[in-house]
Amino acid sequence: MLSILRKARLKDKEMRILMLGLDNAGKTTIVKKIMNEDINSISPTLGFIIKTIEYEGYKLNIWDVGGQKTLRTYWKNYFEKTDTLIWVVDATDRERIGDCRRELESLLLQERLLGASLLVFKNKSDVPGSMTEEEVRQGLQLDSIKTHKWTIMACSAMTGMNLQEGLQWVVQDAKDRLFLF
Ligand SMILES: Nc1nc2c(ncn2[C@@H]2O[C@H](COP(=O)(O)OP(=O)(O)OP(=O)(O)O)[C@@H](O)[C@H]2O)c(=O)[nH]1
Ligand SMILES: [Mg+2]
Repeated sequence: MLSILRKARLKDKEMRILMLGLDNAGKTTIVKKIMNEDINSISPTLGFIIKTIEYEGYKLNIWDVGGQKTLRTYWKNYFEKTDTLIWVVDATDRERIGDCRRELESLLLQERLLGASLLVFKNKSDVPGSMTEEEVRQGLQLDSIKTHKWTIMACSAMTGMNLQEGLQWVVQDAKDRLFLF
């Protein structure tokens, strides 16, 4: 039933995208950069922000939720009807890659996220010496994910690198799913 509803919405070219990740990963900066907004005065997100982006005729409703540890218990309130989970990783934060993996792992076990595809954004890739795609892939043990369709992309909210490509993947994935059902 849920998948029928989801499909109906995809046919309407409307998607619900949940953007999560540890605090300071760059989620809000990514959304603002995509929207061409000022990215110089962003503070930590304490609740959530919804932004709607039109992309290739699709209406993408992006839920940007605060990632501080005390706020993570509220993430579950946003799972419902998610088409795509965008997991944002701070590529400069080697110390917390273990935390990052554990949080992602527990999300992927959530029943209400089972139908969602996963885009891992390796953000802050503009910073020299930050983790490579291979490091993040291993750090998050992405290759062991069998329950969700996933991909990883290096990006930068500062330069805008690969942000459009990420949305492109999200929309293409929606098109593929419509075709499959
Ligand atoms: N160099 C660099 N800095 C970035 C990039 N993206 C974000 N930042 C910086 O990282 C810091 C955190 O960015 P936010 O967008 O607030 O992070 P967030 O994931 O929304 O954090 P919470 O709302 O607390 O969950 C800010 O100082 C940004 O300027 C990036 O691609 N490159
Ligand atoms: Mg934020």
